[in-house]
Amino acid sequence: MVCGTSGFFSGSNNFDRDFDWYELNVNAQTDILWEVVAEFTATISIIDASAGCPGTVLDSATVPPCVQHAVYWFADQPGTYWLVIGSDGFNDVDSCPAKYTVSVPTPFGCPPGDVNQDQVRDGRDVQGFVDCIVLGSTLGGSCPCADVTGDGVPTLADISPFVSGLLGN
Ligand SMILES: [Ca+2]
Ligand SMILES: [Ca+2]
Repeated sequence: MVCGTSGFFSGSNNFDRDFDWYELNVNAQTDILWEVVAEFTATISIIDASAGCPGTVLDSATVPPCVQHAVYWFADQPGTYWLVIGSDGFNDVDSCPAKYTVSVPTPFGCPPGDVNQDQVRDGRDVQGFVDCIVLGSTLGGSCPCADVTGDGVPTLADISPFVSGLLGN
């Protein structure tokens, strides 16, 4: 989670808003959730940076002040992504200086095998785990979290350590 501030500047021949850019390197298929709460009307976006500038906007939203909102992208392959937040307004009243909080809550840091992402690996993860191995996706869960061996993909090799984890071994 990051806390930051917005800004507004007068440039040489135009006005610029302060956009904060965060680079995210993804090494496996994963869900990217970019979540924000800001004191100002914010513009947030997820940009595919794999091909360099200017990048391709994958999802974006304008978020009213003090409302939690997120944009989402399913990264179907490893790559580089920019997570961006800036003020939607073009004057000091709109954006100077105001605070924001952003986070990428999922699935980074999920315990291996916690497919439904409730921070516990237990019997409720079994159906999702099986879905991920057999079908490659599961409703309401995250298949990157089904990767117990840490090679980035859920495969048959993950079954044994997953079961061992359930049994507490
Ligand atoms: Ca779980
Ligand atoms: Ca694996």
